[in-house]
Amino acid sequence: MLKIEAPDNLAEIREKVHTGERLSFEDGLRLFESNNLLEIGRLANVVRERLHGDKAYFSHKYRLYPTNICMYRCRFCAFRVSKGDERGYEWPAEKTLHELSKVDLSGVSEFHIVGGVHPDWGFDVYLDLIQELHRAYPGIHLKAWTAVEIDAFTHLTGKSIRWVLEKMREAGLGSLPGGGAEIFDWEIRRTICRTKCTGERWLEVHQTAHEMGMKTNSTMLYGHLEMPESKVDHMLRLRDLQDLTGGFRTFIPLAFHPDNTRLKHLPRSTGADDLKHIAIGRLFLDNIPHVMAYWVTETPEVAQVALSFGADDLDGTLMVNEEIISAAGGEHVEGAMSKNQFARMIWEAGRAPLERDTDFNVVRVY
Ligand code: V47
Repeated sequence: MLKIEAPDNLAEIREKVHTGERLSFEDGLRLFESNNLLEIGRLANVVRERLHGDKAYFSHKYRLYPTNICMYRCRFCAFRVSKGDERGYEWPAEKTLHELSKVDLSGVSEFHIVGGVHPDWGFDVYLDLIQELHRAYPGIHLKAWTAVEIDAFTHLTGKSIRWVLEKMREAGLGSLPGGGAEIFDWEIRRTICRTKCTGERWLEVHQTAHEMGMKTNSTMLYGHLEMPESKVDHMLRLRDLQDLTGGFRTFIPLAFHPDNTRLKHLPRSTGADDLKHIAIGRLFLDNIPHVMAYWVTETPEVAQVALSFGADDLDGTLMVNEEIISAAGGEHVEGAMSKNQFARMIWEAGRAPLERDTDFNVVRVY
């Protein structure tokens, strides 16, 4: 009997995943071009379970956005405002500490601090914030300033990346978050965020941090003007740096939210798209230990499914309203989720919830 089979474009990749062979640039493109979502997810799940079994992590963290006033005008950003805009706010050290004194921070393991690059703030304002937070909360890890901010501090001070990071570390900085990476490819980057640091500079900041023994995170913003080639190139550059330093803890694909941005004509990525990006991230970045499904951008529902599509981490409770994605139309970011809500979400997805700290040490088993 004649048997007609659908062409199996993923056969070679399947073989590589099972033997643990590294995927090539072309494999990455083939994955993005394939519509075989379930097979891509199944392969990513093989890798995810090989690395982490049934474990799924989340953290109890507090978000701080010291200012939304920013001198950069990234086309994808709905959070920033210009100086003089009535929506602008400023929370330097004193104001931040005053506001935090009203909050129950028991059990919080991390402050995640990012925001605008304020045209009038000197390096001392940013340094002071880290110093004062560290003095007031010495037990809470400070994960602060993206590579974009670190690069801006080098311009403000006229000093090197290493000098800036040393000063920050002396003040209490623990590690760097992964924001600001967007897409490294200049052809795309120049159309979405021309004025801030280049992809090469972003990588240089992270490489320097790693060489100093500091761990960092990595991200990739998708669903705007990028091409599959730009995404594979982006992940390849992360993988190359990781081969060199081993300093990335996690990879976080970020789904672009278009509302209120200068790219608002673009559609929002679909759930299938989000799962595919997470799965391809897990398959391609074989040397980065963790892949996060950021529930704020992916929605809690897709994030749950993502735990079987390559992701092993769901970020954290946040405790306060997320600002950057909600400004761009995120629907699931009002308020925060409790630890029990997180644990339940993970249980329902068939995984074992573990509360972690920034460095993935287990704080509590649920
Ligand atoms: O750098 C900005 C992105 C990032 C939009 O390191 C947008 O643990 C979607 O980096 N739609 C900030 N995304 C968030 C981030 C992050 C998140 C979770 C954990 C960690 C970590 C880092 O959000 C920005 C930019 O890439 N972004 N605007 C938007 N309209």
